[in-house]
Amino acid sequence: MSETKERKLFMYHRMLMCRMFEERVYYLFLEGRLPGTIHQSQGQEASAVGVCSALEDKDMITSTHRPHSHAIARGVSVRSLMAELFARETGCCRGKGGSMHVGDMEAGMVPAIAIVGGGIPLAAGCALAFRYLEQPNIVACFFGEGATNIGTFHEAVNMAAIWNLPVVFVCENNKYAASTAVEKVMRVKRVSERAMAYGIPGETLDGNDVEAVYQAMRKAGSRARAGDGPTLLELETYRFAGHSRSDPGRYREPEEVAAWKQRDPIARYEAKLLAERVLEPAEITKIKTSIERELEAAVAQAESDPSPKPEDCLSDVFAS
Ligand SMILES: Cc1ncc(C[n+]2csc(CCOP(=O)(O)OP(=O)(O)O)c2C)c(N)n1
Repeated sequence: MSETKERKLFMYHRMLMCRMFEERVYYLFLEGRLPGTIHQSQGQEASAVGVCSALEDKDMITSTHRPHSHAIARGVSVRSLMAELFARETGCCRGKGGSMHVGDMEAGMVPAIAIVGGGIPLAAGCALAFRYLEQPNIVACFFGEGATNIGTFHEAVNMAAIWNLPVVFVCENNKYAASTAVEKVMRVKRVSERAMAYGIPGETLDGNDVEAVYQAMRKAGSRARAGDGPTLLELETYRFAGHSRSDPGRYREPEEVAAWKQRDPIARYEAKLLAERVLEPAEITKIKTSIERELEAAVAQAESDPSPKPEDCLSDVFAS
């Protein structure tokens, strides 16, 4: 199989895993089998997978309160993710983080931060560490458009810019910060215009086109790796679900949601791969069945895994 074909099938598989993971988790919550709350990412798979597929081993990502697809795209094991959502000792954060803090340093994901904008300075710091340790790696920093109105965004992007740090700032512009429409809180038309203020390149692209995202990330990643500094990528996308588990999303017109569903990143990519004969119709069912099995196994394992022990409460934490 050619490298390109292999990568395309990989990206298709990863996007499907992201979507089916979220759908499975949604029902687990409805059934009352999972604690806490969740922020889901159905509809945003192309940005997570396009960006992470362009990374190298030992590169890092930082994430947000909506981290499941970022984690899957970066290769955090689905079992350890599911176990984390079930608050089990076998979870990627040993059951102490939950949905909004998933991550795995070995896999290349700094545990996510639920404070909006909190991951952005962390990404700059991580990129500075790569520079200091003379490691040839980069950081992909995910955040929503709402986070670009937070001070940490401006401080971290400026610092990364003046020091030419190896980081790519990835804004997933899904048009709403919780229930607030972006045009109500931002005077500029595009988030990418904000790059100009810091003297770095900024680009807006179709965040539901996984190939376009992949190519843009390769380019921005090469620039960062070469020591030429950060780029701000604005990926236009849409979340199909509400902001969080308890949000029915009534602030959005049904026509708007329907129009974006027509631009479903997975359906679009599937149609493209079928047309290119990279994917055969019979393979789709096979791939979906194998993902379903993997998810079922992850749920069964997580349900029977042990909870963290009370005596381990203070391990793996900085303040005790
Ligand atoms: C500093 C801070 N303020 C408010 C919140 C509550 N909150 C959680 S998510 C969210 C909206 C974030 O919007 P955006 O950055 O666009 O990301 P999206 O939810 O669209 O992925 C808000 C206000 C928070 N977690 N942290």
